Amino acid sequence: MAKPVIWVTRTLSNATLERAARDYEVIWDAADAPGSAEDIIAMSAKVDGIIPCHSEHFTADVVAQLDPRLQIVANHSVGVDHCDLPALKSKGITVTNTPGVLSDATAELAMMLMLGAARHAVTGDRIVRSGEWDSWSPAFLVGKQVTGARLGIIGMGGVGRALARKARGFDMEIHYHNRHQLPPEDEAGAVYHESLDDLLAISDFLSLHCPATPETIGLMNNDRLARLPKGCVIVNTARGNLIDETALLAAIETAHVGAAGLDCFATEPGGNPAFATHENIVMMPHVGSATLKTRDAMGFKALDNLDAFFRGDEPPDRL
Ligand code: 8YV
Repeated sequence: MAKPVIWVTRTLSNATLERAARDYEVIWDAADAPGSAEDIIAMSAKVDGIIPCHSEHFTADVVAQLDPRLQIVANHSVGVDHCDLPALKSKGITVTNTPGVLSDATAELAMMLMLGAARHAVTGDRIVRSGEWDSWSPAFLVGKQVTGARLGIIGMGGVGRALARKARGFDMEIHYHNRHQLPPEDEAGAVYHESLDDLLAISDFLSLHCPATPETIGLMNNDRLARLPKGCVIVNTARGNLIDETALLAAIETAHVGAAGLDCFATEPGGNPAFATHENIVMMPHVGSATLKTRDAMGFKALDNLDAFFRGDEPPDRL
């Protein structure tokens, strides 16, 4: 039987590309450019499945123009805000994602951003690297300690829970807000706040781990930022549009927000140049899941979903 044809839109890990080439007829371009709307529409007539990243946007308009040949979109991501799920569903296209396997890597980056923001990592690195470090004082780069501090987590899915586990190792007190309270074994002592405003009011540190949906876009606006204790450190490794960047900038400028660690931005790639003048904002270019171990696991999970689909089984991560 002929192998199904799939389009791998970006440069996935070597192990993923090798396994894909073994089991499928693969279209993949080493140039590694994001797929445009036109690319997606044109490719849909040539392939049975696509493994996209969050860089390929399946908007309602794109989905309306997809060729009926395309049967499955097996995302190489846990977030699916780049996909219009109702449009894909009504077109009969199966959609899957990669939950679970990127939780630890993303939580590690959240921890790095939290510590880096709390301890002036950008300024410290700059002055040592540039040779500007010419004096020392006990009043120098005094930061905020995480030990014993309250960490508020918004969204206690896989990544939120992984961050809670890591933060417990730093003796932080874990609080969270989620659509539903977790069972005690998943809470592991974390304090549930049914009201988001209540969580914000006690968060010395705040980390965002919810998906971007119409309900959560712009979640951290002027009003919610004002509810945080003065000097709160905010971390975002989820999606840039959860934060109103103008509001965050204003809160940083008044020092109401003490520091921020951001891996996601409203505009990607690119980020927000207005943040660059603030060294208490530590920034990374959307690389939360970028470890080799996790890239392999994400690629293999996307392929597991494709394999099940083309075998005629239910893909394990069907949305
Ligand atoms: C990925 C992500 O880097 O999984 C997600 O939702 O944002 C990131 O882990 C990216 O989507 C890779 O395809």
